[in-house]
Amino acid sequence: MSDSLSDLSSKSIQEISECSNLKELELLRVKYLGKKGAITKQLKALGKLTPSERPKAGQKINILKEKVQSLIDARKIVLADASIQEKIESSSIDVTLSGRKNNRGNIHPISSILYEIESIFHNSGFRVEDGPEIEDEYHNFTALNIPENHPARAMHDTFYFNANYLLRTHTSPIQIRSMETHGVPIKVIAPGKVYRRDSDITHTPMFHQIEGLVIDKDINFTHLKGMLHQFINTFYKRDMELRFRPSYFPFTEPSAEVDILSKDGSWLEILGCGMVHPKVLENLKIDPEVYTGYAFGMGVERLAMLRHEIKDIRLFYENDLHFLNQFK
Ligand code: 2NL
Repeated sequence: MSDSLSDLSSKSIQEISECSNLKELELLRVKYLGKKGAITKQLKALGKLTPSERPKAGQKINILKEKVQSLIDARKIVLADASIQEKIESSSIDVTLSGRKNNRGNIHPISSILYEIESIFHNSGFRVEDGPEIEDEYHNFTALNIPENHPARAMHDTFYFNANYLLRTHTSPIQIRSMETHGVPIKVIAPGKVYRRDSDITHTPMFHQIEGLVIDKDINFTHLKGMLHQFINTFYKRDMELRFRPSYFPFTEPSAEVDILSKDGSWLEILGCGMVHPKVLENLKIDPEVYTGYAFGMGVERLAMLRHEIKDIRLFYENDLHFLNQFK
């Protein structure tokens, strides 16, 4: 009995001092001091001794029990400290690591050209206006001298909500509303989304337009030509050759389409324009004998396609990052 107790003592002391983590230490506590532990068993075995042997043996076992308990408590403090230290070391932040990339978005190529054109006109004294995308027949068609039977008014071009309301097919109604509100003289540009029932490699059902309108006393075609030439030179950052081709729009008379001479020697159409039709002025209670004006309109996607040499307009609206990231 005494022999096995000293074995137990040296074995437990060694095991506790060599124990390397808290889990193992708890197993040792159970092994020696638990309900079925080796030291607990020794205490239980006291009953088998004679009453005279009992007190001395009991005292020895209790001394060992307390010793083991205090060794475990001391070891626990050491191991807990080490485990905290280990946690700190393994989770600490390495401030020398390079930062994570944050993938910032960029301006969509259509927005970018839109902003650029707005800024050019704004710098020439034009007010930038917007208006509703859901319009009525009067502001989208009637006020603009587009007759009832004009093809632009036919169902296949226009998205109708009902007999009166539709998605605007151009940004001209913005300028009609601007004249209703502010009267004349006026110098505005009207950028925005427009909608037409059309879809192929050069048409999407929604696209962007910028129109401009200048009305004052003594405005004539030379003002239009000069303004457009200045705009196009600024947009292309070089002195451009322009060609005005006679054309037809219900809301202008005379009307023209403007081509630019591209570097490869071909003429490219970039916008439409003309002198505001007297009927349009009369519709707005403006006397065409006193006031005259010019107007123009261009498709933003078309300008973007020409600038970036993009053949299919639908690429702008597929949200393919491989495509969009080219315009960073
Ligand atoms: C084009 C041609 C054009 C206009 C738009 C306009 C607006 C008012 C009165 C008269 Cl309020 N005209 N706008 C005039 C001529 C041409 O656009 O090819 N657009 C993409």
